[in-house]
Amino acid sequence: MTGRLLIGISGWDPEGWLRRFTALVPERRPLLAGPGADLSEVTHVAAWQAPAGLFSRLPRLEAILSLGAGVDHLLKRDDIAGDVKIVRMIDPDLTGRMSEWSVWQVLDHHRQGRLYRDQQVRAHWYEMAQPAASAVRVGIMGLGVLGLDAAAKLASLGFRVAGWSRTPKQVGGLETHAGAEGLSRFLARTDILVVLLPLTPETDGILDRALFEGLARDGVHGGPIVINAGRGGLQNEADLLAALEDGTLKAASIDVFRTEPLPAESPFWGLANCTVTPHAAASSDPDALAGQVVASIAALERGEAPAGLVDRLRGY
Ligand code: NDP
Ligand code: OXD
Repeated sequence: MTGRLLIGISGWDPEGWLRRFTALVPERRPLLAGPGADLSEVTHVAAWQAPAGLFSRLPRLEAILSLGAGVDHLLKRDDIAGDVKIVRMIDPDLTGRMSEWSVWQVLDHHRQGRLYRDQQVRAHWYEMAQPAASAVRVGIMGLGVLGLDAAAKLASLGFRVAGWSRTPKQVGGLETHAGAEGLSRFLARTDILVVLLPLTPETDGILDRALFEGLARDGVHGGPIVINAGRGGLQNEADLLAALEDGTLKAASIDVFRTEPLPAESPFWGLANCTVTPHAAASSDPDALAGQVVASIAALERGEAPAGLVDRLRGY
């Protein structure tokens, strides 16, 4: 008999997902992971921050489908057997939302949004000097699904875009750098750094003082700007704070933090040169994304590797 699809979510409302999956695949008898749920026939889980210990209670578990693009929350768990497949979300809706956020933040810094909002509060009419996009070097860390889309959209606005990835890449029209050996050259040509990396043992804490000091300081905006929508674990937050306070960084936009929700007492809330958004760069919409989960399960059952199949050793 077809195995059941469990919706293993905490922190989000699971009802919309249940409705959507029930409409799409009634034969998989979708269910929520509530108390008393019969988990004995569950073969697949559509998951986001699933409750601790859930996966070890599923004797027939074959695959976990992340409802987000990131899978670091799954890979750090100890209740997932080694042979269970993990698939991350790849979908144009999610990708489009992420690029919207990245482009919004780049444009807000580039078009001096904070300064104009401050002028408006003071009813002050003053036109600031505005460099052209073509004078600004944007660097994207992570040239995967999200990084490549953001790169194309930012380049279409006229920014001088380059990207950095783990392995070398050739992407038409894009300046690319790779690996530890390519990092310093990439940073030295970057005025606005957009971080779209996954959190892995290799990238944990990569955004530290040494990296901030490696960014270009001769750009038209008068100091480097960091924009991070990857994961909070990428940043050394003490270094980031100090760099924003002492001018090593001119400004930042941060969507993700090591502790989420960001505690009320965090100094990041009060930093005038740091925009904080609450892990809101791209929300996962059941109506848009449930179909991808269903397609990935179907591919796995045909013995194929879906596009988002995670290499558990590599960490993304
Ligand atoms: P992909 O797996 O498609 O791309 C990852 C990219 O990062 C690849 O280019 C990869 O290099 C590069 N990379 C990985 N490790 C390293 C390393 N050690 N050094 C240099 N480059 C590295 O991921 P996505 O683009 O789909 O997603 C990226 C991340 O965005 C997610 O993991 C998630 O954390 C975050 N995210 C955040 C959201 C939010 O709302 N804030 C929403 C969605 C995603 P290579 O190409 O060589 O493999
Ligand atoms: C994701 C996220 O990984 O929302 O999709 O952070």
